[in-house]
Amino acid sequence: MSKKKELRIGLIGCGFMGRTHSNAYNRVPNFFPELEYNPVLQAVCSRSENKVRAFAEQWGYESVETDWKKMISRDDIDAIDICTPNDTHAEIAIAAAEAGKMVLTEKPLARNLSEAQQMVEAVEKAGVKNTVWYNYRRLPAVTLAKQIIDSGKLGKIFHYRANFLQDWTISAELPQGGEGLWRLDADAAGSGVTGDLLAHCIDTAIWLNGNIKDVSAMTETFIKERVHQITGKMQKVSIDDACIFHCHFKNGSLGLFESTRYARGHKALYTFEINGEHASIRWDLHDLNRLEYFDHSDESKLRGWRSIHVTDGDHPYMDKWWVPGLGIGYEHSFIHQAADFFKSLETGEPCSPTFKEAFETQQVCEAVLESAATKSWQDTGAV
Ligand code: SOE
Repeated sequence: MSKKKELRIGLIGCGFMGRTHSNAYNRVPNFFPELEYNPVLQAVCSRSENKVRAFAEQWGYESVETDWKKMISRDDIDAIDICTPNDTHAEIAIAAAEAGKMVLTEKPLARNLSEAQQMVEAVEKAGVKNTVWYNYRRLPAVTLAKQIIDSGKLGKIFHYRANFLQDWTISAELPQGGEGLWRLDADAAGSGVTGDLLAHCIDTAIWLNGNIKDVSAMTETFIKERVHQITGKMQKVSIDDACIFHCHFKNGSLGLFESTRYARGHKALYTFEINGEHASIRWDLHDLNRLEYFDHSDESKLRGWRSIHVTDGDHPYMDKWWVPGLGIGYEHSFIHQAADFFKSLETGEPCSPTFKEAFETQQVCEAVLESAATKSWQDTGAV
């Protein structure tokens, strides 16, 4: 008989993110056997009965629901995990917190700052554990970047540069809205690349380099009208297809961020580079097991960019996986976040980013969109 404590999960949403989270819950007990808690895949919820039944069968959920309110009212569920489109995050999270459930939600926290604020208030009032799945923080190379920066090796930081480039919406024939395409519909998503892609870059940037003080941004919507998948009508496109902003960090460094879904040839090119007084770091999602590092204190004749293959046993999280030299992938970032969430239940520490921390990313997104709309610098309001 297992002596483990159980955390009974109720997952809402059976799309791409539902799969990444379900895979994470399934893998955690195998690769993090020391954890006190084991996830129990208690229930999964989606409006389509056929779809939710097939999903439950495929991933090992014990029961299904087609109404999220019913799922939240069940007293055999401890934690609600929200993997639905952004327009449902606030309502579900607030109801779940009021019902005393722990709440995990996919990024971005919400469509806008006002929803995000209400979500933070709800989890804090209810005193329930919460986290937002900004998964890239938990890739070993990105966590190593954090360790290097925190150790002071970079010294004073001058520049932070990040990109998130994709090319999947270039065709004008691509509809907006509905299943698989809600990211193109501003009502469902809140914004375009700012909330979907730059939010990742901003979360990582705040984590690595501290808060962002003010921003100046521009956005563009290249295709102005698309057929809406649900109404069948040609409708105005209200999302930002591309966004570029620059900013001041609180520590005095300058930031430059770019994101687009119109960079032909790039599928998910998330990169960042940080330049400090003594050293620099750069990382590329397409080569996610590597961290590049330049250290000016190296002997001058040997000085150059090192390419660190972040796969050794003393690299973050890597003692859990294979043997040195063997890489891991995208899905592991979710497995690590799930493991960290379970660990936080043991320690009583928050699991970062909490709703409150993700609110800071939301503040930057809101300031970016406002800056682009008003063609002016905007304070983020971050403390
Ligand atoms: C969009 O294409 C997307 O799937 C984002 O929604 C994810 O958050 C990002 O990690 C990859 O791209």
